[in-house]
Amino acid sequence: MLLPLAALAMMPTDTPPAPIGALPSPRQLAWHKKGYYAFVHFGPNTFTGQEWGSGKEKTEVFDPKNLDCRQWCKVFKDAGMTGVIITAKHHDGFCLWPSKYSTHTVRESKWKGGKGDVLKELSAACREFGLGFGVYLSPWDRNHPSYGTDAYNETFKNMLGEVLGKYGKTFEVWFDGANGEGPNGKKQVYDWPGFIGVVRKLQPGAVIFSDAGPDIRWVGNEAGHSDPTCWATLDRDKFVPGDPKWQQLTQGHENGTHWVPAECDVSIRRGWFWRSSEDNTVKSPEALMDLYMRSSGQNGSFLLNVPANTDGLISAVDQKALLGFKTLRDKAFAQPLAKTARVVASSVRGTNFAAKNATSKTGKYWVSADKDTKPTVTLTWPKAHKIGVVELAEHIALGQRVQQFMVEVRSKDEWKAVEMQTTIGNRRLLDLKSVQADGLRVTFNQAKGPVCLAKIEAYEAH
Ligand code: FUL
Repeated sequence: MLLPLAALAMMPTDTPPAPIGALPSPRQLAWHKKGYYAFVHFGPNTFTGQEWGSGKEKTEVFDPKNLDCRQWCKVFKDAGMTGVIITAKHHDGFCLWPSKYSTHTVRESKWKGGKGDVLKELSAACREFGLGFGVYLSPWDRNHPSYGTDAYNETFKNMLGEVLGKYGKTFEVWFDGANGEGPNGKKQVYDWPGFIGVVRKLQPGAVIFSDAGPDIRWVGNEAGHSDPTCWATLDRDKFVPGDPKWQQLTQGHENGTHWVPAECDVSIRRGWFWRSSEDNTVKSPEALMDLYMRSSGQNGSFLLNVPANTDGLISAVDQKALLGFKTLRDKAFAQPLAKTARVVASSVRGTNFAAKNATSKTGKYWVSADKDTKPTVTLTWPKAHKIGVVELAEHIALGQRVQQFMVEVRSKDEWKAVEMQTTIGNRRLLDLKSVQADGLRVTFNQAKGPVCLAKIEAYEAH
């Protein structure tokens, strides 16, 4: 079709800029909004005090007499979490649901006379409390007799079919990359394409996590944070689960071929499984806040393990820490200042992409002009404020672009640089530590193309 000249002249500024590099899929975009959610390690290890069960534990050990998944979900909801991922099967092979494909399950335990099903109770509680339901499944199985043979791959796919077919919507499937020997001393060659195929068929909206994606990657540490430089992009095909190059996962690859953002996992206690002896290792609200700033606030998500205890409940000490952390977060983000600011950008692509978009919740974003090589956005206020956290977000649907940026604050007519940073991506949080200022300026020194900023916000410090 031939466009009239006038329409052609308008196009470059009224349409979004071309996307750059690898882009997120719709399921990844939905996942990016989840931000902070719970991991629950639970199973025979909870009762034996081990981290890695041998698979030889008697099924009777599993007997959480007062199990109450509604209590877990209430705690997590009150804590501001958005979902729960449960260890449906850890390395010991014990299934928290009565799988037809194993004889090492809740059905063989004493709990509820063998009639219980943790996944059924948890998925129902998640629905009731409006939390996402996710499952961790370890392909490594130290109990299953067929482990180490082709038959096991079929067994694992059948188990996945049960877990993903019977309990409603699943937001994330977590594949542990650990791969050791099974009961007969053999290692397994995993059928990853087959496993992924089952997830895609039964839960097309779920993201798949492993050391190597395909959708979400491990961040390369179990300490709960990413790196200040964190790309959502990765040369995914160069990785396999359990890969020795895991250090590269912390930063990702600037020009990676695929969108595979980082998930930052850590336990609230020393171990992944609950032990009363580790009650005194529960992280403080301040320590959790610090990790949140460096995970959710560094282009990752924060997956915090809060293990259920032998009663089948979340312990009081963990609850206290979670709620203390929630209070700190509420306080830090209580008073957004951008809505009262005058917002000016060095350039604007066109009327649809005004700078003000980045300070309002319209879903729109600011785009700098093509020719602007060092775009800036400036917020000024009629009077000074104590600025605590600054939040930035790119419009990631068009790719992660910013490579280097500077933050300055103005006090008594003088601008002073307070941060020189690299990446932003889905979300970047910076703690300016109560700096007194009546202006905030961000300069994008280097980006892969026009800057597409979905959010700039400054929060009053308390
Ligand atoms: C690791 C496992 O070996 C740990 O037991 C734990 O489940 C952690 C989250 O992943 O690979």
